[in-house]
Amino acid sequence: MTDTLDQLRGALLEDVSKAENLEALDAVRVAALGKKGRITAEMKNLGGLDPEARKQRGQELNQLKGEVAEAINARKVAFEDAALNEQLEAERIDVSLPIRPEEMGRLHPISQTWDEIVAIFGEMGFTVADGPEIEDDFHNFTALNIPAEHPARQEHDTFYLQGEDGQIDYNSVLRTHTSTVQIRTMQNEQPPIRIIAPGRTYRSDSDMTHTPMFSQVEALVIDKNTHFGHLKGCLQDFLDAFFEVKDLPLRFRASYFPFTEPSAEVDIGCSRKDGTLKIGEGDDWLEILGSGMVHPNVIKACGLDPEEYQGFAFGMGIERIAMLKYGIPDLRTFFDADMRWLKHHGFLPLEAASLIRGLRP
Ligand code: 2NL
Repeated sequence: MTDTLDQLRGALLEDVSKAENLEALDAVRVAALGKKGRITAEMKNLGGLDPEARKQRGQELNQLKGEVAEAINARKVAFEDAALNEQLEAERIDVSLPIRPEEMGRLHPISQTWDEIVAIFGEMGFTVADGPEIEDDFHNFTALNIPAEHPARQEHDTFYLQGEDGQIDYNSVLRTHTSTVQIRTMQNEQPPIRIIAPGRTYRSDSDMTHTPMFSQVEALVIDKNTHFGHLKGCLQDFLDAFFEVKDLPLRFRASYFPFTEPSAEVDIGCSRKDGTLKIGEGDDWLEILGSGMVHPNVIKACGLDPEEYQGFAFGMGIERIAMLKYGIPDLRTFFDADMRWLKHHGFLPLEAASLIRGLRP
């Protein structure tokens, strides 16, 4: 290689090693390899040489260009590594430190209420059952004594899924209640049965007091001699514990559900003064749940003998009882995922729901 190119190489490599940062390095790159750079200028001069000399010098220039580009790149990588290390060092965190108070999360009131329900019924000898949220017609309707064409089907505002052919699949529904879980339990287990089925349910209904997804808990007791007195006692114990009121006044009003006979809606005693609701005092009533003795057709549909077994069931909305217990005025705020709301209405995770403290009157 000629002396002039050796000098150029020496000068350029020195410039590269002296560049202090990425900007300076880029200036070196432009000065060497840019449109008006020194190597580029040498390339332009090749045209004036005779063919043999041009070939020789062209190869030398290409080699020089490669060396300088490589040196620039190596230095660039070194700068980037150093910058990353500096950033990592600056952002170093000690994950073993205790959490700061402002980092403490909250349990959603639905989770808290759900846990309280499970704790109370657990103490009363119930176990928790669950099942699929996508159901077939039998478990959501037919087994519950709601045959095709029954008017109750329309009232359920059911979400149907789409079949593979793109048509509505009427045998594939988002469950409209958690009764489906109780049907499955009766099909798969022998009495005595004592379960609750808390879970998400779905109805195509949306206004001030309805959301397309809501949480429900249903309870089911099946045994040989279960009667309406057991239903009343069970509800009294649960509602007393849940609302933390001893001997909460209850009122059973005759009602109708296809899956129970007789059926009753249950009200709790309350007062409404100056727009504030107080539960367990006063002479007003508030509807809280639906209940009844399981219809013999339902017991039969699950493969049990209604001559041998009978029982009771009830169901209630978890959002609704959470609103009443915790004074949350608007149903739709449950689903807003608003951190300020959660900070106000949420629960500290360390205060887990239990009967040890707070739930029993
Ligand atoms: C309501 C009323 C109710 C039931 C749910 C039920 C389940 C089976 C058999 C019989 Cl497997 N009944 N569940 C019974 C009465 C009422 O819910 O207003 N829920 C929010």
